[in-house]
Amino acid sequence: MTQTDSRVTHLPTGSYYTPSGEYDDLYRRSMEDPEGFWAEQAESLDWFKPWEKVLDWQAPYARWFVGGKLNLSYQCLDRHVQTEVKNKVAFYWEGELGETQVLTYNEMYRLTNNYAAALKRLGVKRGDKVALYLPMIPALPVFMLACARLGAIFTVVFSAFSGQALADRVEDVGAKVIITSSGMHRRGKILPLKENAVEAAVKCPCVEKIVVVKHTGHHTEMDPDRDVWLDDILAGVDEYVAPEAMDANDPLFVLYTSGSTGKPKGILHGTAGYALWIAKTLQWAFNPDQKSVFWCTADIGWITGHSYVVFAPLELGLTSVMYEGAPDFPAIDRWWQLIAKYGVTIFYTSPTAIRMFMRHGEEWPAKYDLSSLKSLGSVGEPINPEAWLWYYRNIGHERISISDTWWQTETGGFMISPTPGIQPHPLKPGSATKPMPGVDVAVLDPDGKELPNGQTGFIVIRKPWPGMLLDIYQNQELYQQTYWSRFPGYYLPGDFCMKDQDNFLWLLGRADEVIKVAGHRISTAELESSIVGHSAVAEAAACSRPDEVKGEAIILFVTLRKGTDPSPEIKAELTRHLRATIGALATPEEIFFVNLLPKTRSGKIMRRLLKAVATGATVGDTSTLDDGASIDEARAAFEELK
Ligand code: 6R9
Repeated sequence: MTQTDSRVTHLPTGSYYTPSGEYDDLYRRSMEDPEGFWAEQAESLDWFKPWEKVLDWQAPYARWFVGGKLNLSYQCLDRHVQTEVKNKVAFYWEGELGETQVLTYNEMYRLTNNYAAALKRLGVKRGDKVALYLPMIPALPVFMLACARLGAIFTVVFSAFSGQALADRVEDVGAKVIITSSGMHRRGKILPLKENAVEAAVKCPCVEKIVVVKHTGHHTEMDPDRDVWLDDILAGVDEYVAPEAMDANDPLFVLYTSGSTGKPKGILHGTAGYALWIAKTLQWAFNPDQKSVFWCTADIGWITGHSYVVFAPLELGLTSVMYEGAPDFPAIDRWWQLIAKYGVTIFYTSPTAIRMFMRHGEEWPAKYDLSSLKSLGSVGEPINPEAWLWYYRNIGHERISISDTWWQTETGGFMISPTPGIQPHPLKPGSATKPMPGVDVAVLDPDGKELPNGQTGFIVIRKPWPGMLLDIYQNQELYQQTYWSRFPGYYLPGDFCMKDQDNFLWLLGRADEVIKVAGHRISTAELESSIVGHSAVAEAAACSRPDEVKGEAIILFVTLRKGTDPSPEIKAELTRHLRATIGALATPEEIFFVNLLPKTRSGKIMRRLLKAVATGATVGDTSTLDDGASIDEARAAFEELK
């Protein structure tokens, strides 16, 4: 990404902006007295029992609000139904086919209690694991809340993942129940979620039941011992289920994400710290008020959807929009139409979506009245200044602020972002600006020395924050090694960063083997372990190259086993294999067949060299390369394709 000096001095005015104080003061307080600061903030949660200790920090484990008891479904629903929020809209839901549903807080409360009662009857209790494999339909947030109510630990698996990818996660978490739908709509097609869930259930002996939400009309075979329709288990249920008094640090959910290994890791989040962090950061970054209509376009299958489609907006009693389908279905103006229709005031999306809209032209958003918008946001990858400016001009009409929020599955909520809810900063297109209160950022060189402003290095977080992950599920060793071993005592996110002369932060992409395709996180190791699982493949190396819309695109270098020759057919077959074992997001842009992969003398694949070949860059230092011929070969394969 290129840095730009073009600064947009954006100081919003008007009654909407009621900043709660001075950013510098609040930030300083959060650094000087973190425990006092967070104790004060935590007054905004409803506690069944107050905490005894704000923070127990035994690096690398932080436990917040020790001794406190609460329930997140109570925070999101019970609290509100005792006030005038009861009849306020929680979700305007719209399906891809245009069908709609309006869910008030009271309706969400009723549904959550009933779903919790139905789960209880299936034998789900506190501490049990439940996998949710659902499209963007209201049943998904309702089941998340129902699990939270019962104290069952849920794991949401993105609906575009394959049956095999679902099975891997279900098995790792040990889910007793999979909740899915008959199918889902995507660009006019129906995708068979139930069949994928069956594939996972057959592979995982831990699964006792599949609950099926009727969503698409097509037929699905029901196994009478294992499969139940949601409608059947809900029949006749209308009851209150008391929310479990959860410990502040009881696990809430596990969300699988990609790291540097071939297997996704289960990021484990807790209850109180997470609940507080997401609600506070939403307020600080977007400054909502009670009239706001918030639309975070992320799928709930990712952390952004967990924190900012489901829990934080409900905690704050906000009205949200939830949309099932693709942004370009039936046409590229669907989202602008929805903003105008629902009077969306806060719109939060990804750079990849913005770049797609840019490509189709500004005439599409120009057809709609977007004047309801008061705040914009971006997440998922670095936003290039051109996309930022396009968004600022064509969606924000140069009148509203953009919060470029940098964060991760592991951080629970926003870490670095403009904070119009505290005090609007001037903005620089492409910079996520400043850390949130409580986030102690430094930029280090490879030896752990802090770099002067202007130089790029590893971003680290030097203090625990309430939204920090509890652990990697059932893998403490990987947790310590991944985040805490390189710079002991500091959390290592794995991104490159540069602090400029004004102390603005520029997040410059991953420093490790993680690729971001259309904002979705996937690792080279995952792609490689999938593809070498195909009987025709001997070895493979994955890398990425920049893509104008998707940010990065997947490139694979493959050596075939004896007996299989490179051909368009085997290429198509390997693409199918990747989609079947991981999901559609693993679709490679290109597969190159070579006889040798470039390796170090110790046998490590040099992906850096392949990436240079795939991007047409200079290869650089090859002194550790074992066989120089392999690079020439990769280059020849690449040239041939051009
Ligand atoms: C929320 C989410 C995390 C990785 C992160 C970074 C990239 C996310 C960004 C950003 C620059 C932003 N990332 N937001 N990079 N600017 N505003 O995306 O979580 O899927 O875990 O990915 O995404 O590289 O390390 P997750």
